[in-house]
Amino acid sequence: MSNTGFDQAPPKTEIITLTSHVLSQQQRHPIATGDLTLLLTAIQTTCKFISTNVRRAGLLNLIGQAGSSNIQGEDQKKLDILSNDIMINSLRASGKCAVLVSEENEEPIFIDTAHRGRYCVVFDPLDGSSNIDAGVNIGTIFGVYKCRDDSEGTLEDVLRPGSELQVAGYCMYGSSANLVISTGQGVNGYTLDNGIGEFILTHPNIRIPSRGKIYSFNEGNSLFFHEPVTQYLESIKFPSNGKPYSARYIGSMVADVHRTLLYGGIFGYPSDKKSKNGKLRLLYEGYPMAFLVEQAGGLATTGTERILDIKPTDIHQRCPVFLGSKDDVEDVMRFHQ
Ligand code: AHM
Ligand code: MG
Repeated sequence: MSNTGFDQAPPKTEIITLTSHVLSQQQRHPIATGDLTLLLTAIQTTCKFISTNVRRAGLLNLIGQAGSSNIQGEDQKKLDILSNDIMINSLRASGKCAVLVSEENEEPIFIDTAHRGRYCVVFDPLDGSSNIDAGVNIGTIFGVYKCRDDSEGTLEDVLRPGSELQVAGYCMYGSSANLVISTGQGVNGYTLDNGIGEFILTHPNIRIPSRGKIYSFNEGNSLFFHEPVTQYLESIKFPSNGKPYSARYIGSMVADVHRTLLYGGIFGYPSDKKSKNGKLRLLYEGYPMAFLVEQAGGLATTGTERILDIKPTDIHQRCPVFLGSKDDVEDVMRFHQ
């Protein structure tokens, strides 16, 4: 036994919570007002609420159709509606938001003057919710813009390229709740400690490997894939040298992207002969994930264009997505040339 009284290293007592981490980062910015910190507090509180409700869903019989459809005509589950309500209420109450765009609301939400702040949040409150019944990981995805100077919050404040995002992140509700976030200075991952109700920094400075061994596509759409995608997939499944890639596809973007961020490889939801722009939504799925992946040292492209450079024209528009390890994404881009 060592003279510290411990057989091994003493237990770590210095824990960093999301709130303390954001506060300490903020102190490095002399002009910071603290508004963003308050906004992030509202978002993390929402994620804790949703996490609790996702875990309770079976018990409370929340699973099932709510009897209404969202604007994409897909079935809305009760948990989507609940999560959306929690997110909107919490963001409005923070007093820091001007415009909200949610996957579940056809129109943008303009915050009333009494509660209005300078930030705009685009989000998918509960992505992958068709997986809830099967207990598969689902998540909340969000991006934060700041209102342009002299703007009180208009549609133009959210119809902006993803490169102008101030913050992007997601919370994955899996065996634990994992919040992964970037304020433009790298990517950090936090895990919810249910005992103390805090997100603890568990994955500081996430860097995506420059090449991976896993591809994540819905190959059920193969019949409709365009030639560059078909050829790219052939090249990684039947390589002329080296080992073929492994396939992993959950069909829940947050889970598929989370794995790609940590282990490397490529996630793709391309456009095909059936869906001209793919399936994923640009503002609240494509941009935040592209922002995170780039901040972790990876790439995100439509095949021919950097996702963060796209200028949006519609808040619910879709876009083809390939994202992940730099070398893997460059390979798929070569097939599109
Ligand atoms: P949703 O927003 O209706 O939940 O759909 C988005 C989800 C993503 O999480 C996932 O990447 C994709 O849809 C899976 O689509 P598919 O089932 O066509 O493979
Ligand atoms: Mg979604």
